Amino acid sequence: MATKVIEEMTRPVFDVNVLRQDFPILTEEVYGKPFTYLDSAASAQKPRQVIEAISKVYSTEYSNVHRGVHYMSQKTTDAMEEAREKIRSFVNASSIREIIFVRGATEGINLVASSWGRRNLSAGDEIILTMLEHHSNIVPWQLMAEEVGASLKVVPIDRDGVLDIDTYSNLLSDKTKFVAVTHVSNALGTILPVTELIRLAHERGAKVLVDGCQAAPHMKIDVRSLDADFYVLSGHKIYGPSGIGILYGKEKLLEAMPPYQGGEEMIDVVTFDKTTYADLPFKFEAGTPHIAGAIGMGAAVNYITAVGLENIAAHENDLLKYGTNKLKGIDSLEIVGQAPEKAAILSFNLTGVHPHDVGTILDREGIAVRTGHHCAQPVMDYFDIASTVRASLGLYNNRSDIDALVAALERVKEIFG
Ligand code: C6P
Repeated sequence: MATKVIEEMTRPVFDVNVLRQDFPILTEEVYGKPFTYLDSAASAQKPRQVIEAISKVYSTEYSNVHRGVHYMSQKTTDAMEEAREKIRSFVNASSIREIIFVRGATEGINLVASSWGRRNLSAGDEIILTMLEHHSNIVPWQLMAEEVGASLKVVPIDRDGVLDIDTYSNLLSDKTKFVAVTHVSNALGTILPVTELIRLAHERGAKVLVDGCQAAPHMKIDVRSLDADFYVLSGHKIYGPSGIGILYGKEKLLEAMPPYQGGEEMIDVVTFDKTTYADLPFKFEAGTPHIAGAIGMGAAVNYITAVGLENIAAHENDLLKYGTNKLKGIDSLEIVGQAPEKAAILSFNLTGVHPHDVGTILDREGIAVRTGHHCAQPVMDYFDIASTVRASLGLYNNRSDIDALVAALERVKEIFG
């Protein structure tokens, strides 16, 4: 690792400019300009260590897993199961039986909504969501609610993007069977008080799924101290490959759930009369998995663990403050979402300029941001807007990236008068 990982007590030194050297793509040019990547909430860039781990799989240790008696299959299986163990430790689950490889957070949520939902929800039951949810944590619950005759209740937010906990407490009742809540809002950056939300839900006997997609790259996740029943995250947001993620579930709950998909890998014995299923976690992993993805995700977990999540959080918080102050200095710019507890996301609009026009002009300056509703349309509806410009930060961003953004926004303003 190019990181100046000098062990000073137990904390490595964090030097963003040294770390940037781990990310080959950051030296690319876009339209002849330096590439400024401010779209890590959509997908984070990959360090060399992850790219090399994936390349190593295909060069030296690739075969199908959990099937072959041959050397290479054993080697690949060991590498994949090592990755599962690394991820178990990363989220502090009790057992690898609780770590299910899925395609990403979206698939993890669909798995729980379908499998847990179909077994445990019935007409009249209520599922609580928040207004801050990504579509991936809304639609699977809508589909299941329609199927079984349950209904959805939504916890509102205030103008800063802070969740209304009092209303949440009031919405919880004996009818509440499930709460599905994001840990960090992808559209606004609000960090939700999930420990408190889980505690209150458990008092009513409801189960809770936390969508950790936007939290895992920025803060230490401890599913046991949260007491989450289910927790999902995607590999590509934590500097790993896309098409892979994990669903964490408490073993007892997963044991009691029926399989989500049928096929190879998830079975014990198959006859035309009856099929018995494999033990956890394989009961939920039908078909050949994304082998290199899982191993690459393990390498990503190694990488951010070595850099240190505390270091990453401190660096990003500093940058978030710097960026917020700089953006506040731009006339006619309005930041959307100003919760006191916020992760490294800056959503904003320039009065009189369509966010897509802002995004297009920034792009010509080599700056990548996301514009649109960010797959969180209810948030946009609440603020009565169709979209925002979103600059989202990763561990490799520095003050120069923010300065480049601010300079380019000034040019947008000049163009639009
Ligand atoms: N948000 C963004 O630009 P998948 O696609 O399954 O890896 O992740 C879905 C998802 C679920 N929950 C949250 C909070 C998310 O932010 C995302 C993905 C990206 O904000 C792409 S829409």
